[in-house]
Order: sequence, then structure tokens, then C-alpha cells
Amino acid sequence: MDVTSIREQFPILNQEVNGHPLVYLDSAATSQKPLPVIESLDAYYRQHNSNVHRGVHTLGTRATDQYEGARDKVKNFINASSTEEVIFTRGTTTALNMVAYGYARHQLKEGDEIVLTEMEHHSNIIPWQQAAKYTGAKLKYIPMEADGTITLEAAQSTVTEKTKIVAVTHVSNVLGTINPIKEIAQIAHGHNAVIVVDGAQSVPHMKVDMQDLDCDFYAFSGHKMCAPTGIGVLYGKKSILEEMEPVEFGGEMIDFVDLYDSTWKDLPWKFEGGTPIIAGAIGLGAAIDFLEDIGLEHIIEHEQQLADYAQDKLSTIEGLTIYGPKKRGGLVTFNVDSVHPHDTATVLDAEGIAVRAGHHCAQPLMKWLDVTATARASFYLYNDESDIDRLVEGLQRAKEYFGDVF
Ligand code: 7TS
Repeated sequence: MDVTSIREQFPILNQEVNGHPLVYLDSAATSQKPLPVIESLDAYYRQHNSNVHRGVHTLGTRATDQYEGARDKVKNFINASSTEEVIFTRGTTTALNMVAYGYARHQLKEGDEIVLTEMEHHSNIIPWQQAAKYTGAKLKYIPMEADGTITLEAAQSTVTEKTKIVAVTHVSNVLGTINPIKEIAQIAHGHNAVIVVDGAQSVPHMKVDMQDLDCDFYAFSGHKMCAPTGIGVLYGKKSILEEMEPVEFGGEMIDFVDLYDSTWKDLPWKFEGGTPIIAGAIGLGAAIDFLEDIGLEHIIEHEQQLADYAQDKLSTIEGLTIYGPKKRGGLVTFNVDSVHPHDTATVLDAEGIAVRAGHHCAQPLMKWLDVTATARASFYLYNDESDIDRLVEGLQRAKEYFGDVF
């Protein structure tokens, strides 16, 4: 992959922060945006801005065509069976909540089980806790191995006849663990449960194929895959979406409204009440074109090489602990002995290096790791080995700086 020419597409990367060239290692929080995406937003607002699915006027038709064109791009990108299965949402969190409200709360009853893993982001825990409280269902967790992976045997013995929903992340935002989704889907289906997948950290980096994985629901966010904030996707199998209730009622999602009752539009629009995130969807379409031009197979390969390189380099730093399995997605989570991760991140920031520190919205996982917080460097297609070399230098500096204190 030609990282130099890819970087030229990301104007934000070409700047100094605190007197040093910026090294952006926080793409798991949000990715930067390439020129074609920025330009798609500019063109939309300069030339086509209008509401969708409403009037017959020319701008309205153009906006609608572009918005629905973006849905078509998403459908092809994830190999859904049809555009009816692609619902635009605000992001992963909204998509998972839609399933918890529109599906789980209507389907679950007392004694039913929802199966999760301990590596989930809060967005794939709390909606299920709330649905469980509302319905009387119980939460169960697939236990993890010491390296932060889950085995199919563990999944097999946690999922039972009582399980109605299995909700699991494809890639952990803390450990980088890549879960065997296709096999877990088979286990769920073997017990007549549906599988809901949090794809926030997978879709930006690797090819996902809805028909091959055979997931019932799959959620992801545009902003982690070069698209704007405020746009995301809920994929759902058509047969299940037809049964699922809308969660937002109002304009645009209705077929017919009477004083005391109403009927809904067909899929996917019954789930898109109100004026949708039109520019965001168009920007997501542009991001998909951009990523497909480079090739998702090249992106994941590049990131896994970076993750290997980072693990090798970081492990030369004395007193540094890396969390998670060797084979992983493009991120490395770590702690430096006696240095609080926020201090690590602050020293790195002074060197122009952006990493995230904190609990990464995964407090149960922090408890499992027996830490309160960690630092995390996450990579994307615009990073290369020199970024990791800068990170290692910055960490040496953090150690020197805090070494005197402890
Ligand atoms: N699921 C996972 C696995 C995530 O990593 C995130 C965001 C979400 C869900 C929520 O996505 P949102 O777009 O709805 O906010 N993760 C992170 C992170 O790791 N650092 O900042 C946000």
C-alpha cells in the first residue's frame, strides 16, 4: 500500500501539533477524512441540498438519488441481499439501541437469556441490560481466555435453549481481538437465537460479507471509516426487520396516518423517521468508494503488519504491558509501569502524538484486565512504521519524565 500517496488525501494529517509533525494514532475513536469525502459534503451543500423523498423538484430528486445511491453502495460494500436491509442510523450506538428497543423488548420474556462477551463496548452492554430489566430476561457472558480471546467451546457452553439473543463485537476496541463471527452465528442459530454484531471496529478495516457471516443484525459507524460523524448503519435480515417495530415515529416513516392509528412505510424507510442524515449518508458513500479503491484486503493486511511491528517495538520498552492476543486488528493497548495512562497520553501529546487513554467505554473489560485505564494506539490506512517509531520514542520520554517521580 502506498501510504505516502494515501496520506496526501488526508489534509488534516499535514500539520504540526505542539511543534511536532502530527502522528494520529486514535483512529479507533474516529478516523480522519479524505478529500473525496470532504468534497462530497461540499458539493452536496453547494449544489444539491434539499430534503429527500418529498417533492418532485429537481434538487429534491438529486438529493434523494444520492441518498439512496449511498444506500446501494453500503449494500454492495457489506454484501447485503438488498437495500431493504440497510437502515441509516446515527452510528453504532443508535443501531444497537434500535435492536434492543424495536426487537428485544418485544421478543424477550422472563427467563430468556441474552449472551454477551466481557470485551464489549458499553454500547453493546447497556442496551441489553436495559432490555433485560424491562423484560425479565437474564444476561450471560461468554468467558474469555487469558489472552482476551473467546473459544467456540466457551460460546457453545454459554449459549443454551434459553438464549434468544447473542450480542458480540466483531473486533474489540481495546484488545484488538477478532472474534469468529461466522461460527458464533452458527452456534446462535443452532439454538434458534438471533445474533447481533457490533461491527464498529471491523467494517472500517476488513471486508465483511453479511450473506457469508449470516448475521441477523450488524451495526457500524461511518465516522470510523473515513465518513462524517452522525451517520451509521444497522443491517438486519429482511425477514427479521419486517417483524421488528420502528423506534422513532413521525414524519417520513409512515404510509398512512389516521387520527387514532397509522401504518408504516416499507423497509428500510419505516426505521428512518424524520429528515435523515442526508449529507452524512452521501459522505459515507464517498468513503466506501475511497476504501474500495484501495481495497479492504490491503487495509487489514497493512494494519496487521503495523500491529505486529508495534507489538515488537513496544515490548522492548521495560515495564510496558501489552493487553490482548498476538494476532489482532490494528491497535495496541498498553500500560507503562508506574505511569498513569493519562500522563502517558499527555506526554505523547506534547510530542505531537495522539493516542487515547482511559477505560475506552469498556469498564467491565478494564475490571477483567485488573486495571482502571489503559493507553491505546490505533492504526489506519494512513499510518506507517515511522508513526510507531515516534510512539516508541515518545514513550521512552514519558518513562524518563515520570521515572524520577516514582
Ligand atoms: N462499539 C465499539 C466496538 C466501539 O469501538 C465503539 C466506539 C462503539 C461501539 C460506539 O460507536 P459510536 O460511533 O456509536 O460512538 N469506540 C470508541 C473508542 O474505542 N474510542 O472512542 C470511541
